[in-house]
Amino acid sequence: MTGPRTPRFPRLLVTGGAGFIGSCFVRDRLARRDGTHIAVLDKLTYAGNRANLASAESDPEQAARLEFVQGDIADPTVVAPLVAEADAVVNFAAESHVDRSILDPEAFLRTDVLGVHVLLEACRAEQERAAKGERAAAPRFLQVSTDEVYGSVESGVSHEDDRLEPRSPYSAAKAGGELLVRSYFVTYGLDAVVTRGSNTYGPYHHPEKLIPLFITNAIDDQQLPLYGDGLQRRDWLYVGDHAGAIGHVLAHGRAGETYNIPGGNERANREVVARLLELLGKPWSLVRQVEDRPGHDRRYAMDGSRLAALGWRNGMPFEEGLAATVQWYTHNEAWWRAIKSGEWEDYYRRQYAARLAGSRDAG
Ligand code: NAD
Ligand code: TDX
Repeated sequence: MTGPRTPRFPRLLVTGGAGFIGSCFVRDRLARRDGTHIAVLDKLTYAGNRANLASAESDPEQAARLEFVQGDIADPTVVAPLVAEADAVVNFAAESHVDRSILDPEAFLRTDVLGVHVLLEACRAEQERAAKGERAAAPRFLQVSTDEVYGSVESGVSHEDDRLEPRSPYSAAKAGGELLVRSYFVTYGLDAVVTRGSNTYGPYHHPEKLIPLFITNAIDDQQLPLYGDGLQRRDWLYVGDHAGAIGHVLAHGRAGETYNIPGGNERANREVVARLLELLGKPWSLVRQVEDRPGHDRRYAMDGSRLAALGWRNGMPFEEGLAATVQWYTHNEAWWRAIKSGEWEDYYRRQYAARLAGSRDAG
């Protein structure tokens, strides 16, 4: 007899599980202590970090249910045996930073499109095995996508059936990946769902992104490079809520469906930066207005009624989440200082040196 807390998918393959959102998903899942086994497949690119899983790996009960494999989702020989052992695959693996996609788009196509294809082919093979009675059921596939596939939304909110109009190499690659997922549902009947999350923030966020970059630079009294007029708008979603919503869609989402995951906290970048500085007790004079990101999307905003109808509610108020995030970075300097070295220095120079040299007072 199965109890009420028996998970629907007792064996999960989580790709990209050493990154920001993926590691939160893994930590939260294992901490439920419901017997779920998780295999993490992660290439450990500059963005992947074993330290993000340290809390689970140092807990014997959780560590016994966690397997870590370093490898590429675009490598079928690595992917196939892992998918063969999984009841569901949750794909977080991606090149995820818009600015890097502008500097060097190719890696984005390899991981965010071809990598998804390799995962889907492995699921299709397992579906065929299930049809032959060689395994109990085909694996479910969840693709973690993004609000950026809608492109810039000047007014109103994006609904799941709206046109996709990606405008950066990153968002175009993410759109390609999720459209492939959709095609495998339509063509092969694969049990697949897609989520489109909005701008996520919280602990373990790589310092290349706005909120952690500005917190960590401000702690060191370094300049904060604000792109353009800083009036671009984003809808902020706490990482624990994003990971929770993905788990909810995995368990309850309808096959072939796409679900927006909004944060419900739309803010101009300037407002977010001002609040961060207030929380840190640092002056606005650190902020420099720099040359804008090419093709910079002005605003993202999504309708969340489909996810709400599925029974999901976010739990973290923005003010509280931001304060907790600032506190985490002030208490975990070793984590981000290790990342802000080596490859980081080249990237930072390439992305910001000329911008900061030509910067002006941010008003
Ligand atoms: P991240 O950059 O922090 O983590 C990505 C992880 O994927 C890293 O651990 C990296 O090592 C791994 N990876 C990259 N290429 C790989 C490959 N070829 N094979 C295996 N592993 C590989 O990203 P994140 O912010 O945690 O985002 C996770 C997912 O959520 C991505 O798909 C992203 O597009 C999506 N998303 C992110 C946000 C956000 O605001 N961060 C919002 C919406 C959607
Ligand atoms: O130095 C900066 N200065 C600045 O003004 C950086 C890094 C960002 N910005 C601006 C650009 C955006 O308007 O801040 C805003 C947020 O930028 P990012 O943190 O780079 O996020 P964004 O480009 O909005 O994309 C994020 O949300 C959607 C994630 O990185 C994506 O992976 C996700 O799909």
